[in-house]
Amino acid sequence: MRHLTLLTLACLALASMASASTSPVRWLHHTVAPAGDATVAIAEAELAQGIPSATVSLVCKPDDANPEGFTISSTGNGSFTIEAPAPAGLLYGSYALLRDTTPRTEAPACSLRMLNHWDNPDGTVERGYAGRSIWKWDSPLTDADRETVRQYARANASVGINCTVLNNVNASPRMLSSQFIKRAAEYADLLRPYNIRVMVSVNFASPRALGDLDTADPLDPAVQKWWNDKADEIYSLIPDFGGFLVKANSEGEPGPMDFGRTHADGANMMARALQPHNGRVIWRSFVYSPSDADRAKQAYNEFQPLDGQFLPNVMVQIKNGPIDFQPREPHSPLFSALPNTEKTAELQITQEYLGHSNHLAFLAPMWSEFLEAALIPGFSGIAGVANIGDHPEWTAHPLAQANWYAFGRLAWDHSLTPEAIAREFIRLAVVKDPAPSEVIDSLTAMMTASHEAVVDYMMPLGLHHIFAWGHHYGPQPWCEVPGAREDWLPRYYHRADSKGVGFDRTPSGSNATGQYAEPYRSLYADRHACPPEYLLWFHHVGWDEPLSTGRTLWEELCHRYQRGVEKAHGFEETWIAAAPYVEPAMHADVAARLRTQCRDAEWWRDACLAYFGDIAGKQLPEGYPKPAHTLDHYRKIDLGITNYECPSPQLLDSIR
Ligand code: BDP
Repeated sequence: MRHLTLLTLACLALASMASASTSPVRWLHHTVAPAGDATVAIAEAELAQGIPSATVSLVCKPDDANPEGFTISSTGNGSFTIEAPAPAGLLYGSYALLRDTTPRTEAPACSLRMLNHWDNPDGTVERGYAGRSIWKWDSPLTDADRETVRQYARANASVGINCTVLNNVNASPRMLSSQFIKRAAEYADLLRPYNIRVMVSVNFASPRALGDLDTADPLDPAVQKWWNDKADEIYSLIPDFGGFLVKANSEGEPGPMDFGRTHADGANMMARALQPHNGRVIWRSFVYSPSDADRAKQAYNEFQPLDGQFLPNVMVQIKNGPIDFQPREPHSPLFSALPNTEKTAELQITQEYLGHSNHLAFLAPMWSEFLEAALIPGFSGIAGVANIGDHPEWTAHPLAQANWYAFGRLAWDHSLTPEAIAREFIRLAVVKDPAPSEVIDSLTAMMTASHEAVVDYMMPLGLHHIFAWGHHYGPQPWCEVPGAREDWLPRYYHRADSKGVGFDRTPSGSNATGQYAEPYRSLYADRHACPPEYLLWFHHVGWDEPLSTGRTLWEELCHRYQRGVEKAHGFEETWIAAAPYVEPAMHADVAARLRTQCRDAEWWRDACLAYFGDIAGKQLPEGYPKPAHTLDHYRKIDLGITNYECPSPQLLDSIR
């Protein structure tokens, strides 16, 4: 037994080195400056700050157990021992003890728990709604930059995230320039003590785009040598570099198919370059095939035939749903179609399709539902597209930090309930101590109901992809863009006509249900057994058809849009009632965002019901509020924002 350290932690004096520009994330109130750079020093410093009156022994006992796991035991008189096979386990055990002193043994559910940043070298963040990127590429790092990265690392380590991909999957070839590799090495040095490995997204055509070769054909020996050399260069600076994330042959990005090769040819070529260094390739399955197959079938069609062809250090990264991070999607059938391939699941923490950083949408309920369904076939990594920027609140909406938090907690332990995670977050990050339990209960209920509320007022009953073009904020079920791919347009997805609405994906339609393993295949294909939340995802249903709820489809649609609006108003009331227990600045910030959310919810309801009612030739049932404006008014709304922006309350006021 190697006894790393035994400290009376109260004696450890720590200086706070936080720079003015960096706020600690909300669930970690203090700023830690470890004496040394090592993982154990961080664990000690966190414990000293977090529970100064306790004695905690950190015991490192190398064995074959998971190096990230730990055991917490109580040794009486408020003293504890954390035992782990490696420093990483001691670090995770220390954060776990700070959250909850119950004696227990834990180990992560999967080995790779990573954030994917969609950050560009110019500082913009694709689908990021919290300011600019925290990563800098073209200017020397300042102390403040480094401190931001340390605080980011702490936040991640405290919830078990152990890997980060620094840049956008729509990757600039510059990422593999020597200048950028040196900067990635600086970041890796800052993150390593927190047990976080660095990866980068790479552009498949880098050998050509950086001007070194005139091809990027993965079977060309010169191209293979280029990648081998590049890997050697990277590993000489970052010995524990994680590897490459690749978006290939999707949305205009280059890939092996440009050279008549397969995804497996491309991924394996990179895998061979990384393998001697223990690196891996994460190859995304988010593709658009050139065929006109149902959009929901394309990833499966392209990847299922390649099962078993990928090298062991390739992981295929699959989005949770078959289309694209919609407010509510059934799980992707690809998870069970690749039994001989390593897989990672990709979730989106940033709220591209969920009201950006204006709306409260706590995503743990959606993720844990997905984890339950997709776990059956299993995967060994989990990725979350980050919602982090240089905004003082990190995620702009203070409660959106809960999604970062929940992502880490669920990646570590898939069985945690959304309710438990919400409660933990509220206690750690939202209310002042002591808050009455009724307040914690009502805020927890608000959080756990929030995602489904957004689904109700945006896209109930399995409707999907009826957003505004480009920026994806606000409703545009009527959207037409001359020359655009059919499967980028809302009408392709909702298929509303005078008779009914919804996409027939049963055997009588596109037969996307046929890609599912049982029991989902039969469940989804059966119009009467299909869960109502996916009804219009899988079925084209007549407006007057009765549903199990006792309402017709049209009535149910109206009911759910209205229910979503009412839920949003309820959140506002809950939040206002919690005012005495929340720090005033945070309270005001969230209150203003909830106001915007309520008004957006009404906009979604009114615009969508006006549009679908017009197609169906239906009036709103008795007792429903009439839309504030005509359908024509909603059709003319144009926010004029980019894919990197969240609309301001002022801009939104101007369209009400
Ligand atoms: C879509 C986003 C786009 C991403 C793409 C992807 O709109 O910005 O580049 O996914 O995941 O949801 O590659």
